[in-house]
Amino acid sequence: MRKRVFSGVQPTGNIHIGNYLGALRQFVQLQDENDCIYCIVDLHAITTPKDPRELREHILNVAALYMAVGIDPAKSTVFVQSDVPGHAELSWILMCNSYTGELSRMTQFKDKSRASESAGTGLFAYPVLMAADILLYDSDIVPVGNDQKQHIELTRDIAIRVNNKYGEDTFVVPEGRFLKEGARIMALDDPSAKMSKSAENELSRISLLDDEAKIKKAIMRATTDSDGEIRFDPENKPGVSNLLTIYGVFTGTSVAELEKNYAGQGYGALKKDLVEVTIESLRPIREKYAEICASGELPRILADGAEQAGAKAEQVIRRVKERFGLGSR
Ligand code: ATP
Ligand code: LTN
Repeated sequence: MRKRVFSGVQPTGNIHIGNYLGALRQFVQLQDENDCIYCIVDLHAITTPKDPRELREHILNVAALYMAVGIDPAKSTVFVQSDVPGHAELSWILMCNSYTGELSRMTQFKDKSRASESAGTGLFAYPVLMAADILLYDSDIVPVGNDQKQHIELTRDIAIRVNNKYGEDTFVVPEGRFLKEGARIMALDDPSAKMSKSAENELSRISLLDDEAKIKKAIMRATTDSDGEIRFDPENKPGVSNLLTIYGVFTGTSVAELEKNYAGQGYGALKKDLVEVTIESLRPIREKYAEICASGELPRILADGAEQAGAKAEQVIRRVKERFGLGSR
């Protein structure tokens, strides 16, 4: 049976291999058998200050990269969050059904706010907007990286809470979908942190559009350890294990096999090969990206996507308003 799939990426910078291996790879796999909606979540991006011109550039960049990795607008709906007003509208309704206590426990908020008094209210309410994104489309499945587990749990809690109060069929209770391998790619310079678009050090990540020199530099300088053995052991050898994971997912090889192939060899050999594997894996994405940008099709694809998404969202908004007794009609 076809299911409704929803996910989003923030236009906060260039998409990196963590986003790709953990999330976007799934977006593509799911689109043949399901009814998929992929969003560029610009309202999430402004939870921390953004330069307007850069934000607009990043929105178009994420849209083009969605297509470049293989999302097909003929199969999936691709649109920008703020083009559909229902996200902000439902978010308010859900905020009135969530607790400051549960939001205070969100680790992403704790990390990003660093307990500062001047952390934005939007940053605090961020997971409720994410819940609205998902519930607005009666989504069954949400493909994301591991870092979003807590947010998906909160979405489910809010949906169940509202259903208990306003009727069981108010919201579909969604499920997260996490990949076995690649769901958490670590930063190359610090394997105790996840790879992130917004980390300061450019060498912490490999973006899908990085040139060969940058890819080489980031991988060759990646933090490893001093025992010299190529072994998959995320707890004690997080740097090497991260390189093995990236290698394994790009080539479809198990880490056990990689360990065998590299037995007795040094980190330099592994890194050198991984540079090649990464360059070759990203080459088709870069080529497709250039084609899409040159085609001039993006504005039309996003306008069509917003129209399709908006029509679906409106049905759910109408249902929710009716259940809550909101509005004059
Ligand atoms: P930011 O640095 O701006 O917080 P981000 O790099 O975390 O951004 P998002 O746009 O928030 O990226 O996430 C897009 C998708 O990529 C989400 O499904 C998220 O779970 C996934 N993702 C993000 N970072 C990683 C990672 N290091 N490994 C695997 N998946 C990831
Ligand atoms: N919070 C997510 C991005 C995001 C999202 C969503 C993912 C916003 N809304 C809805 C899945 C479904 C993040 O930080 N990666």
